[in-house]
Amino acid sequence: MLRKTLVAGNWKMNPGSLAEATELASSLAAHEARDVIVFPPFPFAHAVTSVLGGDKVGSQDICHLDTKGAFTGEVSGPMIAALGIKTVLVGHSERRVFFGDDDDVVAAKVKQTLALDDVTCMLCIGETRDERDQGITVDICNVQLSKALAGIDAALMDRVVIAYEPVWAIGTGLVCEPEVAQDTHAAIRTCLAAIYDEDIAANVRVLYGGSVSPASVDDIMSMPDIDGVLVGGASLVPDSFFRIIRFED
Ligand code: G2H
Repeated sequence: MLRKTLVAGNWKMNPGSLAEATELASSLAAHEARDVIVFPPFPFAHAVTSVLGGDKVGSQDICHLDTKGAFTGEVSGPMIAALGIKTVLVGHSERRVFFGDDDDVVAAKVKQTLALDDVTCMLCIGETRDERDQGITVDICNVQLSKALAGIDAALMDRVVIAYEPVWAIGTGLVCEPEVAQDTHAAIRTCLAAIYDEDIAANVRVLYGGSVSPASVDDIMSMPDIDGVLVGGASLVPDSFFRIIRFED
């Protein structure tokens, strides 16, 4: 088993202008790095892909499940893939909370993403503060994982990355203790082994997300079952993101 590390930057609905997005992408292009992906907003995706190449650019969602049609304001998977984008984020908690992406929608989006040629699905899961306080973190992750991957063939799992993002750590400055996150990552692999097998469980990359910063990244990346980080706020600050990319594990 040899999992490659991955650092992903989720820009969310930022930065505020195309010029800033292009500048951010250019600074990253000039930076020697490990495997890195950034997720810009849709209107900036073409420009950022031109700078970084599709392998380093992801889509924050797959949006509509149809391939085309009379759906004003929507985009489809094939349209995203046409940009050369190779990764789609699915099930981010902001999509689940603000846009009604429940487990059924997430499952449909996973399927739709994996139906695209050569496109990876980065599937986000994670518990709320209340669920952690109740001691049901692993149960919640198992349910989210099992529902999202229902019907997904084992042969497609080399195009799936899991991002464990405790909801209470997202954008709050509260980082999950590395050892606590490690326990959840290990449980996620146990769940993957139950759904598929030990081989898949050992080879799927599982990232941590939630207020990752230059101060926290090294300890997080020292954990054996954490293969990378999904970074929000700090990915918009070049010096912070570069330091995160240069994590010491
Ligand atoms: C979690 C994360 C990126 P942040 O949403 O996916 O954002 O690092 O700002 O908590």
